[in-house]
Amino acid sequence: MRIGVISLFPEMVSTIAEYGVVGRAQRRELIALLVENPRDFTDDAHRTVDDRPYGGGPGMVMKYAPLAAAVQAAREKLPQGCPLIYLSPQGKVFDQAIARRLAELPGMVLLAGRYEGIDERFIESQVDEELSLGDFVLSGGEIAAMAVIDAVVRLLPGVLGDDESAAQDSFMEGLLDYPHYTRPEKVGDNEVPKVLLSGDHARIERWRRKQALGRSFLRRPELIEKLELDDEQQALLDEFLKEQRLKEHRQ
Ligand code: 4GO
Repeated sequence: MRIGVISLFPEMVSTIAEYGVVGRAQRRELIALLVENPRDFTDDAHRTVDDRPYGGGPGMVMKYAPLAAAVQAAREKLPQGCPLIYLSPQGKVFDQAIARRLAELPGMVLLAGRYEGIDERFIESQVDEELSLGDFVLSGGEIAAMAVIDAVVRLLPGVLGDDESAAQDSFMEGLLDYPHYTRPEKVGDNEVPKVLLSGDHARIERWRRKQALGRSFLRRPELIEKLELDDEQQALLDEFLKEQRLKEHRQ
């Protein structure tokens, strides 16, 4: 996959993308990252990328022309028809299903805004999709763009090794992850759940499915409502809640 990013801070993007799974995917040429700076597409002496908002008010707005030229430069290095995605709180909330859809594409361009955002006419005429990480405001779109890139790249074939596999991730089944433990067996009074030391893989898998269901029900009930549990999942959840009530009773 070829990924374009439009940013006034290109080194912020390229530096973050050197690390971890995304960095390894670049070095193995499973992805290519092409970063364009709108400031390189200005024609005035001050290399102006922003201007005052029509109608007044605080802050500045990113100008149409440098953005259009930067996006065009990125598109020239990408396959035809790649969507231009703008990150902003006004976008559709990004989730694992969107990550899976984007991971099918040969490429995409992510636009990271700064200041108060970009000229609305650029969104209307050039942006294919507006995405948000959630109901909060960032001072720039770069970190949101990097989150989308990370979520998408780790789904690409060959990016994760067998032991890192994305197949068992949180959300791949529409549920939160089960809890994880490693050595030592005891931290103060807190012991690792005994079933995880049993070596009985069928019981361990069942316990993990039960925990994933129980935690999702307690922390994110809307995930459970979306799923429509089958009889086995409902039985596991009932068992989790019964054990939960026993625990509460003991405290
Ligand atoms: C994205 C971008 C929040 C998000 C942003 C988000 N804030 N919730 N800020 O995904 C335009 C200028 C948007 C700053 C950018």
